Amino acid sequence: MCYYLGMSDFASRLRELRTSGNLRQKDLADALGVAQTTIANYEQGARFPDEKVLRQIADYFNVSLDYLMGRADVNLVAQDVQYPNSFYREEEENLAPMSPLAKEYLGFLLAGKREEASNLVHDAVNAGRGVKEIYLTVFERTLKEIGLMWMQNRVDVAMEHYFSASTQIIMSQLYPQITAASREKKDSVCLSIAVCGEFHDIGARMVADFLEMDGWKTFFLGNNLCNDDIVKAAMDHRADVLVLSATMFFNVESIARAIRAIRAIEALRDLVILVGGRPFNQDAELWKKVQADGFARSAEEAVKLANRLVNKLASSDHVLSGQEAL
Ligand code: B12
Repeated sequence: MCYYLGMSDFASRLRELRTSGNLRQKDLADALGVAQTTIANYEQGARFPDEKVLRQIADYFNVSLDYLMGRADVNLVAQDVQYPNSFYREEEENLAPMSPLAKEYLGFLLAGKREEASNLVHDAVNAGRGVKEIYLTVFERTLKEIGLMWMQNRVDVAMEHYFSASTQIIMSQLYPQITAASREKKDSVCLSIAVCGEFHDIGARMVADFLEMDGWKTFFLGNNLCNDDIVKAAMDHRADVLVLSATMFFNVESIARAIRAIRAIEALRDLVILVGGRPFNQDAELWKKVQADGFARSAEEAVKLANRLVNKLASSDHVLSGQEAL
């Protein structure tokens, strides 16, 4: 059925949500499992989605149905977080040059040679390269490169998926080195999570692995974990630090909601909440707006900050006096 609604509130709000997330119509269409022309028609007011798709869109952007329909001016899901203009600035412009090892790794995976890429990493580790260095200068750097190549239409989505899936396999192969590095165990416990609605969880995983190498007991809980489950896990594992990661800008709202849910629980008042990921790297003030205790730009800095805040808490009678970033 074809509706003509003119430029409806829904149409303009959908367009606004999509563009503020820096998504192409095709990205949203792929995520919702519809054709790109369907999104174009929604945004022109030429078609209106059925109830199922409408709910899917609200869930995807983490907004209420009222907000999506233009019946509420404020997204009650997270009213105190606003999108900064700097969101549009692409971090890729500032990427450090790739090392020869990173270039070789990228080349192998682009050629579909996963085994060679894995051997390359193992040989480098056996030759004395540190796991942390490999994580940051090979895995993180090349993942960002593949993102850039995807944005420039130099690789397709399938290659982006192959690249990140292969990298996660190769990261797993390094786990014995991670446990070997963490011989001096600490009492501190960390939960690391990519929040509700967020599929990107490699950053959260890296932070957990770095803390594990530092002797922490870590629980990496993967992606798309929502508030009740986060609260329960924090209580069950008696976490000292909660690592909340978001990559898509619209999931900053998820982080804000999770933090509000935790702050409402007296038993979790000593839990140190750190945030990080792409939106926070792009806007240095954003972490304060979501009421986090701290923010760091990389897994390496996250470890320093987590140790510092946990020690500070231990020596300050359970009250963190302010927020910190590295
Ligand atoms: C791999 C990948 C995917 C994989 C994710 C697999 C997985 N299990 O994580 C899949 C295929 C699922 C995916 C999906 C999508 N993706 Co994607 N993806 C990427 C890619 C290529 C790499 C992400 C990554 O792992 N980076 C490496 C990690 C290690 O970096 P990091 O997250 O920044 O983490 C470091 C720090 O930030 C910090 N940190 C991270 N978290 C935390 C937390 C705390 C507390 C602290 C202190 C520190 C910290 O430490 C980490 C290590 O140093 C990026 C490109 C990029 N530039 O990142 C695109 C990218 C993020 N994706 C993008 C898009 C558009 C999407 C999709 C909408 C569509 C698509 N392309 O398929 C969906 C989104 C779905 C959703 N709702 O989340 C865009 C986002 C654009 C934008 N403006 O926001 C990007 C930037 C690609 C691009 N150039 O356009 N994606």
